[in-house]
Amino acid sequence: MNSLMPPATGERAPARAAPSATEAGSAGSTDPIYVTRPYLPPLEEFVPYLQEIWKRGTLTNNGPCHQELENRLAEHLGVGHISLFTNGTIALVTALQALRITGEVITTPYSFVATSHALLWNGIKPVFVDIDPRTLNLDASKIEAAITPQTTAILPVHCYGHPCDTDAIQSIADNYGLKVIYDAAHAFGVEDAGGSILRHGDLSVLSFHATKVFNTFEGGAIISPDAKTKRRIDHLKNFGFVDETTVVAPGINGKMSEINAAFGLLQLKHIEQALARRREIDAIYRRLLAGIPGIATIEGNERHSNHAYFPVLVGPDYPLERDALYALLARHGIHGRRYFHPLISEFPMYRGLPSAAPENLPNATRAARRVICLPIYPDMNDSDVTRITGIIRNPH
Ligand code: T4K
Repeated sequence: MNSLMPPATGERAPARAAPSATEAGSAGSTDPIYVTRPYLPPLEEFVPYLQEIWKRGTLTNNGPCHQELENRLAEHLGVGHISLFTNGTIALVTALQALRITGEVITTPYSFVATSHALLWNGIKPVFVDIDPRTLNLDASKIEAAITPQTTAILPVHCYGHPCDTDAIQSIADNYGLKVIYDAAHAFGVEDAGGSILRHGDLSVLSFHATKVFNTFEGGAIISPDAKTKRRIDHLKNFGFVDETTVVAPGINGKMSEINAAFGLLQLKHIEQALARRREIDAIYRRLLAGIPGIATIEGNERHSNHAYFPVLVGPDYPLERDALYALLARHGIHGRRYFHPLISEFPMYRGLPSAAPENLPNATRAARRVICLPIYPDMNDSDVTRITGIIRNPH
């Protein structure tokens, strides 16, 4: 557990259902504010789900809550086929297995380390390509130069929930016969002009971790384009079992439990309210940060955003270096996070790769030096945002 984890009890009231706009505007607080707090619906609403699970005695292995959540999520997200997982990382590892990816995979260094770790867990070599400085997503114009005869796939990330250049990536993949797996851990509910961005590529992988927009405590999912692919993924996440005596692949145990699935069903009832509150907070940040020299925000080109993160880039025109601003905010009890610093390519198991050289990744290197993700979550008050932006505007 990270040292910036809030105390389990005490200092700060537990997160609760999203406040109404009026409540949100009320009195401020000087309690610590973390980069995120999980969205927790009222506990009493969860109890009936637990009672049902106790009555049934089915705790896992594709139980009724699991099945219902798959159906409800497919409908909610507007996708055809979804397989629930125990977490996003095992889902990524399994997605690569499902498509039998080997050799080299082109990916971004500007992500959570799980993106590349999933490659190493499959014995695949990551090849890092730089990011677009505007979107902080993989720069599609630099992918072709990194393709070798060993390249089998592209693993881009919809970073902070902003869509990648999916058309350009698909056309490169088509030209070179490559698969595309999107790490869509941040992209729950995001839509572009054509609908859910989870429809792009061969597979998309979601995370339902506690820190995500939609959470099941721990959890994740793979979105497949067809029933056959979903079937293979479902076998792989259950040790490779097809029936009681048939094992078709060296699968893993990646199944989501009934408790996690039940929490997801409840969470889904509140998701629109939670997203609406995130949208409000995002808008206040943008209004109050506008015009501060050296503070840049990121614009996505999505039609429907989920406001999962609120990254700012601290440039040379700002009076403080990024780390000084980060420390100043922390002294005021505001614990943003430097997602994604260090870059994945800077960690010891990656930095020896030729593609990990900083001169190959100038935009990613610059973004990792400048970024701070400011707190954003449904339970935040407007006055929290005012206090945070006030410190950024007058950092003395
Ligand atoms: N791909 C991408 C692009 C990802 O971002 C991630 C995960 C994955 C793949 C893998 O998906 P999972 O296997 O995790 O499903 C956090 C999360 O643990 C991680 O899920 C997430 N990305 C990453 C961006 O952030 P840490 O090490 O920063 O988490 P932690 O524990 O320091 O939490 C951050 C803050 O959140 C805390 O200061 C307080 C708050 N918090 C956290 C937890 C866990 C709470 O208030 N309650 C909580 O229960 O990695």
